[in-house]
Amino acid sequence: MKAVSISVALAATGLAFAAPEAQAAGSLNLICSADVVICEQMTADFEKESGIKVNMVRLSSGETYAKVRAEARNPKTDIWWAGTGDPHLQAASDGLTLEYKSAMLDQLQDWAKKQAEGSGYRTVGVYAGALGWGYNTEIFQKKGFKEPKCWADLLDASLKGEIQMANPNSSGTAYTALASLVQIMGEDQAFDYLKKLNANVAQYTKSGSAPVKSAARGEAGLGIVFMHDAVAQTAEGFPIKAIAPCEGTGYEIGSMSIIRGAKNLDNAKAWYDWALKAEVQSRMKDAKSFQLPSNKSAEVPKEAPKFEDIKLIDYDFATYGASEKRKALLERWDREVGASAN
Ligand code: S7P
Repeated sequence: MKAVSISVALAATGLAFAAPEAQAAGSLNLICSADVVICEQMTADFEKESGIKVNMVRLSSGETYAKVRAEARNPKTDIWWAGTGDPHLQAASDGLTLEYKSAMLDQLQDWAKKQAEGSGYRTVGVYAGALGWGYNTEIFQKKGFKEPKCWADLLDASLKGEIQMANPNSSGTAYTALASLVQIMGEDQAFDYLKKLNANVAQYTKSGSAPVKSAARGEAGLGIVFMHDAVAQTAEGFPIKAIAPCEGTGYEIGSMSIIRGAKNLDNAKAWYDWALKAEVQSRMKDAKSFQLPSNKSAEVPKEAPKFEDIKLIDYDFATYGASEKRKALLERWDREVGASAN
């Protein structure tokens, strides 16, 4: 393992009430795979600035991939913003997304441009975030649990029923966890680890950030999530501490893709260029979205977990974003872990 530092329904009904300029500008069908608060903020800001009516649906990353694939012959979506990079890469390699070279590419961090280049410009990086977990310090203290600093610590028998993570079929976050563990431990050892971890997992949620929201409310002790999603709960005032695993961890390049066959292509490009702007990405923190922005001039939120302080693996996006690999790992997870889930 090499440690690296990354220097990573609806539209027509609204039209009768929309402003005249919004009617002239048309509409945009957007799937948003980040937290619903940032999805709503982005949608409202874009509508205000462009006059374009946005029909936004929030879906997890894996769910979005499945929907885009199912609708390939008659796409109902124009653009997919956010969510982990692997399913975006899988959609790109399946030819489900459209090549687009935005004039904004030059303003982006190298890791975001690499995501575009590696996909033949069928997706692009919009933010980066490291995987870890958040635990409820009050629950841990009350129950006398020791701070879980390492992946190995999550197997402690005392944590039975205390852990939540998402299902990697629906959730990009959980797929990032699965692929990261495979890269850290090797595939067989990672599945051995996940089977043991299953004994401590109370629930596999649909959405990636739900586990740490449950921990914040005291419904779970710990949620395996992106660290920025744990920090968002801390910022909301909940007793959540974010942890970067001692053995090392993976990360996401949150991505954006235009859907091939988009019916509102010009508006999809307008969103794409707009979402890559520094000032737009700088506003993400207002929704407690604390990822690292991809525009080099965007403000990095002070709350954002610092990549230089985290033992990051050299996550192999080409391999783990490839269709066959993702399909194979998910099938194995279903057979060996999901089938015996509590
Ligand atoms: O909440 C922000 C964030 O963690 O959500 C995305 C994540 O994939 C959530 O969707 P899933 O349900 O698919 O896991 C991340 O890209 C983003 O950083």
